[in-house]
Amino acid sequence: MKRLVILDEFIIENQKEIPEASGDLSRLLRDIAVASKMINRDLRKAGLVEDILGEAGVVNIQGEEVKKLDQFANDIFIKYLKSGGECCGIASEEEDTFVSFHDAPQCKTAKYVVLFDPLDGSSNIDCNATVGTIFAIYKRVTPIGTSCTKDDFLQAGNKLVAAGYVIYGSSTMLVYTTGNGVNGFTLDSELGEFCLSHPNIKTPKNGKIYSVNLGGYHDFEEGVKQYLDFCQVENENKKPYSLRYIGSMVGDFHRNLLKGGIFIYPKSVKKNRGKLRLMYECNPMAFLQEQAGGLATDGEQRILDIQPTSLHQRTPVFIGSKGNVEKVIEYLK
Ligand code: AHM
Ligand code: MG
Repeated sequence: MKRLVILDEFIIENQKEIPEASGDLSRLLRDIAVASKMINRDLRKAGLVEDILGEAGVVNIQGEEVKKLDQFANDIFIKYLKSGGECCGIASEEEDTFVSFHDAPQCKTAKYVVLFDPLDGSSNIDCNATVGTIFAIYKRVTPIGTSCTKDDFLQAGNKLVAAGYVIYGSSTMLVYTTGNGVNGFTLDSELGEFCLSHPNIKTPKNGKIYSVNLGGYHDFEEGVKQYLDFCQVENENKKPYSLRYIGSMVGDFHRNLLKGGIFIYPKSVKKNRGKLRLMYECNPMAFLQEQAGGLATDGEQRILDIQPTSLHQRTPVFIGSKGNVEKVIEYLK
């Protein structure tokens, strides 16, 4: 029988290969895994338990209605990261600005900050489609022992220490990278453990899937329209690529990572910076994609090289298999 490798064991084994590692990052990743198991537990009850579904009646900084589960997931993450003591502050899609943990004695010597989207694609919950949690981890740049500042969060993606997502789909998976390849773990709900199921994920060099909200086609810039036309007929096989779009970034990204293809959220007449957020959606996904052999660009530069100026800034994104992203870049020129 093949031996099961559980996430905690995998993290510890990997840590041994980094001589200067103190174990803080390992503990932080473990806290994220535990928080996501709690979110998973409650998500699985959505539809059964009335008071966790539906609008919470609050509008977040993005001007969107916050669902109860978004808030719940956000609270769980903050609680776990704060009590774990490995993180000196967080920034979240659901918080107007960053939250310092300087008031917590256990976090005084923490050297990491975490940015996350606690429940991405949450408009999909009430119709039982896939949603996910996305996280990004940086080392703080301000002195340890002081309260964290915006500078600790506003770092380019090329400074990421680790990033990943949890996908709550037909099964629940945690996929992460620390810059040494991408590994995926499936939650065995009876054991209550994430088990290594997708070691060393590499995305195909070229894919035949494109994922985009085609409803915006007429508002996209010319190069994007031409690339989409190419996907539909003019491609190398003269056979249309398959269009697959859930409208949940984690679900769309995960499928394309495994099968090959491209995920696009471009700028448009109505959304001149696209929709998706650089710091806790595009950067972590770009880090994962590059680690799996793919590419991510905003159309002009590598996503990971964008110097952020605000926590909630948006960016157009073209992310996926190397061949597909290179092709769209040709069209954008
Ligand atoms: P959210 O963070 O408010 O859930 O929005 C992000 C989601 C992504 O998961 C998805 O890729 C995108 O919005 C879909 O947007 P659209 O409905 O415009 O296609
Ligand atoms: Mg989101």
